[in-house]
Amino acid sequence: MKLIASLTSPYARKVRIVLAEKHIECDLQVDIPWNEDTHVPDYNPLGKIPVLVLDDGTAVYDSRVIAEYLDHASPVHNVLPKDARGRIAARRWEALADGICDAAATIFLERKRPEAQQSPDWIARQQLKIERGLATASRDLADRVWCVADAYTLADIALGCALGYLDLRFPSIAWRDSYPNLAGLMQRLNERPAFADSTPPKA
Ligand code: GSF
Repeated sequence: MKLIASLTSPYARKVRIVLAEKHIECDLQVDIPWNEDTHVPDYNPLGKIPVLVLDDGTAVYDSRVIAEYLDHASPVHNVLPKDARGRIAARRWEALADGICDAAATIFLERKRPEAQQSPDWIARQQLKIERGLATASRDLADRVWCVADAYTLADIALGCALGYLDLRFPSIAWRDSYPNLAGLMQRLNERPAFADSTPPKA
């Protein structure tokens, strides 16, 4: 089994953390989708990472499907709650976190375009999604330790990857000042080897 990923992708980091928490061995094949010589489309017609390639050649994407596959692949440390209510809650948190990443990645890409072609309205629209997303995450976490059912789940992993991606791409967003409870969650997550070992390089 191999994971095709980049070291900065928050979606790939989510999968790498699930692999680590569940003690699943998996080769990492770094491939940047924007590079001329990328092979990502050979595995995912959408040209996106991460892609999990099974030993029989089956390609699993996207990160949400990969996380579910991995959770079923090993009984070690389930990251999704067993009960339907808990699973739905964890998936909704993941959708919120991934949506923050989507908006952040969209801004990052838009700002790579020639200045004259960048759309300030489009960037502003994405910034609002990030702001509302962070406010909602903070409101819904409230004073609890973990996002769902007082246990560390995929919800916390996804949110931690989103917050870490904001630190990487938009260090000026002072979300820790605005949302101390999210700062506390990030502190707890960064104490876990799976998070510490997958911190995206600043490059
Ligand atoms: C999103 C993956 C994605 O946008 C998932 O795996 O959860 N829903 C998918 N990946 C980006 C890299 S990054 O921003 O993490 C990607 O591969 N973009 C290449 C492209 O052509 O959009």
